[in-house]
Amino acid sequence: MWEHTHTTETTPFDWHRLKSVPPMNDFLDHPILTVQQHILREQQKFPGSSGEFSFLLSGITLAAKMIAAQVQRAGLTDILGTHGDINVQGEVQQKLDVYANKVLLHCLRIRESVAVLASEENEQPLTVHNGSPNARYVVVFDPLDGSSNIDVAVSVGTTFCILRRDPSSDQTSDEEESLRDVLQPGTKIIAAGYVVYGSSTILVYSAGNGVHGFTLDPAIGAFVMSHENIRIPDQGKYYSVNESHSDSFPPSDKQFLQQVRQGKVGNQIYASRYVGSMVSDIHRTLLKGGVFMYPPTASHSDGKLRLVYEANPIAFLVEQAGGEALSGKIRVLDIVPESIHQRTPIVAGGKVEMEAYRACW
Ligand code: P6P
Repeated sequence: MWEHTHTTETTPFDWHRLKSVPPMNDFLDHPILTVQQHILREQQKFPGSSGEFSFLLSGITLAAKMIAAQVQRAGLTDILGTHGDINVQGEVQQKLDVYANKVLLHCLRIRESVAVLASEENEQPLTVHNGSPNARYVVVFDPLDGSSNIDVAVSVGTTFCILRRDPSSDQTSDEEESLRDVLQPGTKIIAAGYVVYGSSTILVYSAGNGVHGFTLDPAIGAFVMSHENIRIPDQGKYYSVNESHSDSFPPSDKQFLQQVRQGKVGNQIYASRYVGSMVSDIHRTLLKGGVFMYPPTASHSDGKLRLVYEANPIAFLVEQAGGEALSGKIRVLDIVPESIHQRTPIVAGGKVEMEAYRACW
């Protein structure tokens, strides 16, 4: 009765063949494609590519599972509250910040393909696998963005970008070369993503071939494809900004915000949605459309979000999903970073919103 079929890890099972036999349990009525299988399948599209890239990404997915386990139990363990230290940003480190950073550093530094790691929690880049010919990738990340929300059970997130080492860096990477490897513009990104630790834990990533979302299934401990080929709607109905700062926005951002509030952007009546955790606000914007804004403010004249490991991953994903991400008039991904932790204004959204925003400059 059952066709005996063997599926290899990388050849997705042709589930349509199952229609000829009685369905099994519900959870087998739809294809189960894990993020590892997806990465391997994508990898096959690049002939000659080694498994090192997928092995690197598996370091991120492993870290994400370990962080999710702690975030989901944060109220039950002594991991809430502050670690007491002040991080390089001058912000009080939450215990989960420190844990998430340690987990990502551990899971990534043991991958021989990683040459340099840069984190929001570390002043300088970390050079790993010094001199190894296989150490070709740079990973930059914010281990736990929005961590001030942890104690009140609001979603938080991890953001990351993967770049190749600057070709001019020889294999004996010293601190200066590591810094140059990190300070590449977002146009050099080869993959980027985020993990949102919310009502569910969702990894969203792109390696330049569409944006795909995977939901962590705690029952099997795997990230399973849940959002294939995410496309941001040309126009949404939500705008996302901290309006308490709006009096100090630049004139162009004020003008755009007024147009949105008055329904003058594509004749759409917008609703305000602002979590105050960038990954959650961006995740909603990607799935539902609309616009996310963090312009310059009185307290953050260069914007609050960090270019290298917050704005760039978001901008890469939004563009891959068919939207646009600007820093004032310029494309976020075109900015050449001058320092690891520099901030940038960012406005990111669908085609209609971003066309209206550009017209305000
Ligand atoms: P504000 C969280 O602290 C964060 O870095 C981002 O996740 C979020 O988008 C922003 O700051 C919120 O800042 O000024 O609205 O509280």
